[in-house]
Amino acid sequence: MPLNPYRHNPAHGFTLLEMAVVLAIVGLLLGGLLPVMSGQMEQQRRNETRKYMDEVRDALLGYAISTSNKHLPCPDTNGDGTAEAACTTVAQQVGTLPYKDLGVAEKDAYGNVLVYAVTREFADGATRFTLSTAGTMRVCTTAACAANLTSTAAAVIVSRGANWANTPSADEAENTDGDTDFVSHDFVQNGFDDLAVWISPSILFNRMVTAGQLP
Ligand SMILES: [Ca+2]
Ligand SMILES: [Ca+2]
Ligand SMILES: [Ca+2]
Repeated sequence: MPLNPYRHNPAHGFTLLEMAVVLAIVGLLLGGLLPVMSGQMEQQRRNETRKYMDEVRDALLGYAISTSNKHLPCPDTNGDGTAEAACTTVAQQVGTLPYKDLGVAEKDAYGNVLVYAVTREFADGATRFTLSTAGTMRVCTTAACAANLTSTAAAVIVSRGANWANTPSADEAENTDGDTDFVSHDFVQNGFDDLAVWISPSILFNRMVTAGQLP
């Protein structure tokens, strides 16, 4: 009598049919688990980046209240991790984070140096700011900036998120086009994933006065 390949014979391990069923089940389980796992990893990287940006914000405030600075750093515009001496023009006011001067990690959880922009009066040692100085950086809710979260930020930091290597959405393009407008809004799946944090003049004034560096 010929062997039936679909009949389970303990002496011969699993039949082809059993193997096929097991593989199909494993495939279904993996197919269901992978999106969940990648979603969790993405959430973890966003949380790590948020934490890093909070540290950067604290480091910027600490830099400003130190007696040797008394102002925020200018951005790094030549990619060496240190602030340039002057930030007179907009091109000098919008660059990347001078992470070496701040003593913070170089990159966010996505492997990128943060975008960093600062209002000249708060960063240029030659133009000492007062308690009435207003910032010029805007953080808007859309690229068109019909509404904004602030129009007077002293400084803005932006993480480009997980999709930094892709063609940016219009809102994300606004965060890397080198001008003084930035966009921040909720996460959009397969769309906007940038994170923005800013320092308002009020927060900076508060820290400077507390530290005895102003008025
Ligand atoms: Ca530099
Ligand atoms: Ca992004
Ligand atoms: Ca912009």
